[in-house]
Amino acid sequence: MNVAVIIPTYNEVENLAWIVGRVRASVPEASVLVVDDGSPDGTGELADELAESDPFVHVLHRTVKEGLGAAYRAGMRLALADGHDVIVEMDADGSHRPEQLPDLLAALDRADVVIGSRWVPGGGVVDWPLSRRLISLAGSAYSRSALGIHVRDMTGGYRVFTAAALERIDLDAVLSQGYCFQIDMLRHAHSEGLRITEVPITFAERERGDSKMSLGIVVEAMLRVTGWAVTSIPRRLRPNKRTVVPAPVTVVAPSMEPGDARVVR
Ligand SMILES: Nc1nc2c(ncn2[C@@H]2O[C@H](COP(=O)(O)OP(=O)(O)OP(=O)(O)O)[C@@H](O)[C@H]2O)c(=O)[nH]1
Ligand SMILES: [Mg+2]
Repeated sequence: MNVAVIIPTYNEVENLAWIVGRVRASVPEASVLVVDDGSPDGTGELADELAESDPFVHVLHRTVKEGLGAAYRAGMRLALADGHDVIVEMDADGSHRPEQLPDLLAALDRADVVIGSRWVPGGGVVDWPLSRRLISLAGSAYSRSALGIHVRDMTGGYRVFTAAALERIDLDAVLSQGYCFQIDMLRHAHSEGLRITEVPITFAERERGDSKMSLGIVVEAMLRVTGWAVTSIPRRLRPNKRTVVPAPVTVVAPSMEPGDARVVR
């Protein structure tokens, strides 16, 4: 498998070397594509240094911060053009443990799209207050019922796509900017009849750097999901025979703790 791990970054200078090193240690044959939106903290320059010292690391520099969605779309187009067979989405902040990537990749034997899921048996979140858990669960529940997609973790951003699956999705039609991008991608994958499965992950709260989450990002998701739900009512009245592969109940034990990571420098 020719795997590309896309890592969008905005002001992640404290996290980037740590996360890239862990990806390289966990799946040595995978390439890393950092998509940086001109971070003022020097993340882009650090990414260039990492790329200079490791031929498996690449950087896409974009000049304007346009949100997660635009960064992923640009990274996905590049990874597809470069001929990768498998494309991975991963945050730079350590929330998505690279040590669990082999489990996600293994699930490609039964699906076209694999979701690293916090909300299936065996999955979970470390160090999140109850309020944050409830917001995430409510967001997933709302979008799941509004869109009729039977996925437990609708908003998670640790995902694997086969290139063939990604090519079926019209990225120009995926307009969401914030984490709504994740719901938008699922909506398109589902309507294309792609096989979707969930693999349990342990999601760790960011330890360093600042979250880019904002009220605007939450409002975008609520408005877009509601709009999609309303416009899809006529179609949903005619049952869709396409099915989502049920979530497996395998419990994944992370093989390495974050502090054990090898750092590429
Ligand atoms: N290139 C690019 N990356 C972004 C942008 N916004 C966020 N990111 C990256 O997307 C990933 C997820 O962003 P986070 O700030 O962790 O957002 P989150 O995970 O939804 O929120 P937290 O739970 O608070 O961490 C991180 O790697 C960010 O650096 C952006 O506008 N451009
Ligand atoms: Mg995060």
